Amino acid sequence: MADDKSYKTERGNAGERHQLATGDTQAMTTNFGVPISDNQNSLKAGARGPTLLEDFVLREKIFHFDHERIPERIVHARGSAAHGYFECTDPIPEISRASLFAEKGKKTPVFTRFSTVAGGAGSVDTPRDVRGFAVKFYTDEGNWDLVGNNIPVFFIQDAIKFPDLIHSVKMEADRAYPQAGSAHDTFWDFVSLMPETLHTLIWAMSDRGIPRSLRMMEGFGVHTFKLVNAQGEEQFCKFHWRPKLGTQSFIWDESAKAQGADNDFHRRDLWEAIERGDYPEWELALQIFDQDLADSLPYDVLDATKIIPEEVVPLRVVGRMVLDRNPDNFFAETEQSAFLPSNVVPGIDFTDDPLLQGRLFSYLDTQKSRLGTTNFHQIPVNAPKCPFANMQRDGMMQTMIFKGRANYEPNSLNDAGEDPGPRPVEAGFHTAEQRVEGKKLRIRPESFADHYSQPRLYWNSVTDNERAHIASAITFELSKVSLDHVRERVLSHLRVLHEDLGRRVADGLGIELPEAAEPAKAPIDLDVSDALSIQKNWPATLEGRQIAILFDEGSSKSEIESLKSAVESAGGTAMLVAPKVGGIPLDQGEMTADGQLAGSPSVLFDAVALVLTGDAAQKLAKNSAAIGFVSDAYAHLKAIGASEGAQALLDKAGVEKDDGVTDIAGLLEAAKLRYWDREPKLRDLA
Ligand code: HDD
Repeated sequence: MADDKSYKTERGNAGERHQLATGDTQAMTTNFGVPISDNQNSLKAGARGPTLLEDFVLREKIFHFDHERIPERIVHARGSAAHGYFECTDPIPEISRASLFAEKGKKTPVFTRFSTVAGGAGSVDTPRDVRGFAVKFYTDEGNWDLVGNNIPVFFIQDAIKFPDLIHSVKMEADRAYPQAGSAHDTFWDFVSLMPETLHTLIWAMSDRGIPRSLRMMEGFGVHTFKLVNAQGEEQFCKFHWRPKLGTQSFIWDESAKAQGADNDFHRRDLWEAIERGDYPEWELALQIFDQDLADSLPYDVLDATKIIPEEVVPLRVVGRMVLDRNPDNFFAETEQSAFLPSNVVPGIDFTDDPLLQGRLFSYLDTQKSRLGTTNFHQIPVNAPKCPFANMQRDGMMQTMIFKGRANYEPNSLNDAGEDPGPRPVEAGFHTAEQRVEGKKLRIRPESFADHYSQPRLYWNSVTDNERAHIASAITFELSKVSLDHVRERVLSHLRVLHEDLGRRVADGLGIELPEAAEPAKAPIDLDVSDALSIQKNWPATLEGRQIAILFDEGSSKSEIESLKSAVESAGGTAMLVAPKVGGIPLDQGEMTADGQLAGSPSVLFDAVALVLTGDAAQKLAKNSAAIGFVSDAYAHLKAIGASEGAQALLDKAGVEKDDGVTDIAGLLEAAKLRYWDREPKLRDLA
């Protein structure tokens, strides 16, 4: 075979030259600007001969590709983010001099990243887990990062336990599973040995651990912070994000199935909502209190395993966050974003919470191994949007070109007419003054000793159905634990938390209830807080909800169209689902579907409509995807609106009439809710 012949591909052959002129911005070049003439073929000695080392185009391309990945975050590796703004609606200059709270209507750009904690970057979106809720405010006095979670408390009280906590929850050291899940021996071993984890544990085992959407999660700064005004007066503060769409969650079977139906369920939901202009929004609310109030509480405000109920210190809404722009590039922005709790601005300060204090080191430190350079602050997503200047110089990947000789401070170069560079300013960040004295001690304060009263408060504050979900979730997780002594130790703590919870989990597992653990401090009964329950506060709205309209041959076109437009004018979205996506003949004309039935199970939606003729329903009653579509919607406590013809499918799916099962006209109202009362009829809950 002659070795200098080539064949012509559709995209041109090796001999074809790029039509664009050198220097054209559309011209493909190497990283050093040399125009590339052929991006299909490597340079060879003869058409079938060996590739030449000389091929700098090939080498550069492969070299860059080989190094495209950076270490993923050690925790919170899987995340999705968006740009937006914070708008101050109620200024609080008398409480904090932070510029973002200065004036009504003032807008501060933000970049917000949501994440799961345990799974790797390529893991799924809907496992049971705490969710990260990290907001970077680009204020005009520097970046403030509020690096919080969707749960207002944390597993541990002291940062020294963080590596142990994370090692225990991540995939086990020898077998490298399970991915993204806490239902395994090592996690429950750790938590059973550390009862301080119980409060966050009960939140994570509740429906808070399986949010319906990133747009429907609360966010919390977790720690107590300080707010400081221009006079240097300080108050304590806890930060809360409240979603405009209300807090909504999956139920467990639904979130597990959503994982199979769409790995990227939350990521896609966030992206698509922003693309269609349905901008997610949260209120920022503050709990502001002083030392006297802190002293009056039966728990320590420096202990990150404790909340202050809203009924004790009410929330004051000071602004709103709107996310209105998806990132242009996932890697450059979302992956390279670096959040640091140590990023505070004048007007916001830390407390001595020992968990927070440890975080102040960890996040700065981790960026060096993740982003590879101390200059990670120069990456556009991390750089402040206000001017910044200091005498820090050089380092890997330095992109700033500093002029002149001034790289030290103080200097007197200005006496010689040279630029002296930046100097500290009196109006800069001042740490809130605080008297500190005491012995050096490696101990926990006694005020941190009560690990049971607040998880008991949570248990007492939620609905019966939510309690059943918690007991069932713990039963499920412990059923995956293989070490008997670990299960028993967990149960011994649950008994102290609440006898009922311990008994229900023991019954669910079918094992004896062991002796109760001996608490370091006996729990007390705190006043119930209704704000802690999702179901008590479930918003009756179609806003943000996705309704599937299942149709097939012969369905009523006008019924489909009027339902779709009614859903959309109520702020929801409607997706048309049919056995085939191509044109389907209806009673009048035809219609294409947005999703094929087998690929669009009802777990992806909040409610379903069945607009079907009797014939179509008879046919679909023999189709497992259609039966599963309806029986899952029913089992996941969703509203089902059905045309008369759909009865055969309803019957096959085992749907019984209740408030959530209506005709098509009734669906608009019914789809605003879930039907918790239906659940005991359908599954055994602990
Ligand atoms: Fe953390 C990431 C939230 C305790 C060490 N954490 C990280 C992220 C969130 C939180 C939302 C992801 C940020 C992003 O999107 O990039 N972490 C929390 C909360 C905590 C908490 C609410 C307790 C109140 N974390 C905590 C402790 C330590 C860390 C006690 C270490 C002592 N966290 C890290 C980290 C990460 C991180 C290893 C991984 C990637 C990163 O920081 O930038 O440094």
